[in-house]
Amino acid sequence: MTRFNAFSLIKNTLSGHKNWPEQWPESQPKSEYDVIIIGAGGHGLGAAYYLAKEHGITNIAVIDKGWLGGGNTGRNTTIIRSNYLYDESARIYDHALDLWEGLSQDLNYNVMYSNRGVLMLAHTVHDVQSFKRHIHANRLNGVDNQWLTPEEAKEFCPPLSISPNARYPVMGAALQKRAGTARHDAVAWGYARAAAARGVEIIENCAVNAIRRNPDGSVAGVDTSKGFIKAKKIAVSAAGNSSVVMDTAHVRMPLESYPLQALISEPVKPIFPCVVMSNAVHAYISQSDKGELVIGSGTDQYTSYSQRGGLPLIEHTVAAITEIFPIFNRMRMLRKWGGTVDVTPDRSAILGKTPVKGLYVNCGWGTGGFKATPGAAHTLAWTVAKDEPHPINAPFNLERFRSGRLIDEAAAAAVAH
Ligand code: PYC
Repeated sequence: MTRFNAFSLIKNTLSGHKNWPEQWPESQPKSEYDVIIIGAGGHGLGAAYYLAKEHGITNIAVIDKGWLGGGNTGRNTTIIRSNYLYDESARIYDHALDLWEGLSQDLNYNVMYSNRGVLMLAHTVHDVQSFKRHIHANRLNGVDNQWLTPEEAKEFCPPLSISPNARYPVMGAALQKRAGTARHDAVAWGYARAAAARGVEIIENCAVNAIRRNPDGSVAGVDTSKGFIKAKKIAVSAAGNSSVVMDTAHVRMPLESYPLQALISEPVKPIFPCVVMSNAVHAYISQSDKGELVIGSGTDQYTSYSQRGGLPLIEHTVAAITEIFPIFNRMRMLRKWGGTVDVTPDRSAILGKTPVKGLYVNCGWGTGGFKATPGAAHTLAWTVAKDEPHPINAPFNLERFRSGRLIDEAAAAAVAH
């Protein structure tokens, strides 16, 4: 019997409604699974789906302390791109992009993937040189990326101001045409439905208190708010909380957690055709299919698990956006929120085995988590099923922080992370 049903989606969407029943039957876990995945976001649900679909493992529970897709999956700004500098990153993000392209068909659920293009603005000579370096590196890796003059950038994105009098004049832009956006909650729901259809159980409101280990050191199961659940293998995919969860298994992770904020405007008619990012002004923007401008900010300057952020950063972000898009000067902002991103010392993810037998981890995506979703999920499933790294996730091991083989993507995002 599958424990995920449409009611849980509806319940969580409408839980504030006054006519909604106070109590809804909660999914209860079985006493034992082959695989427990901690975290019912896009990565965890996706891993469950690929474990079932490609590796024939279906005795799986995906457990979450909240509701599915309620963490970073539902809090990000939906950017999808693969124009990262290093070979390892280009490979994993481009693997994700390949999967994004066919995801709606694969899941039979419209994730609203839209390859509208991501434009990265260069405002300084340093930006120009750095983006051109990215373009060359990307092309060598088979990743599309091209250089546009300011005029070409404006033609691609008409609201862009290329006035030479701007505080940060646009000196050109790097364009990845295959990049774009998708609808974040649909990604969680699509994976959840497709995984559940293959027998995966999704247990919401089930907080993990500790990962328990056997006397030989291997994983035994998880202590949860719904009792102890035995498992042969455990994968931690709990963005923003990974180090806390891993700590309960006595594995210290090289991670810090920061709030990352975003906001949306009132909805307007379609005006903004692509995604625009600017490292120099520290902001990025796109328009959702509902019409809101979706604006992303940098991480807060202090660590926190708060899932919301402070006002000054948002003011800085809005000032930055209106500087490159004066046309949006009089837009009203509707809502702001925060996610909590795990950040590693080299700003690249950790995806693979851990020193504990049967324990796997997928974390540290920083600002890259949403775009990586299908690629991370797909390779995590491989690693859990075979107890070995997939060639694409092999470099993203935990061991690199001992060996020094880092993947330094500190300059990868359009915002501080
Ligand atoms: O694609 O660089 C990015 C990004 C930053 C924040 C979210 N996505």
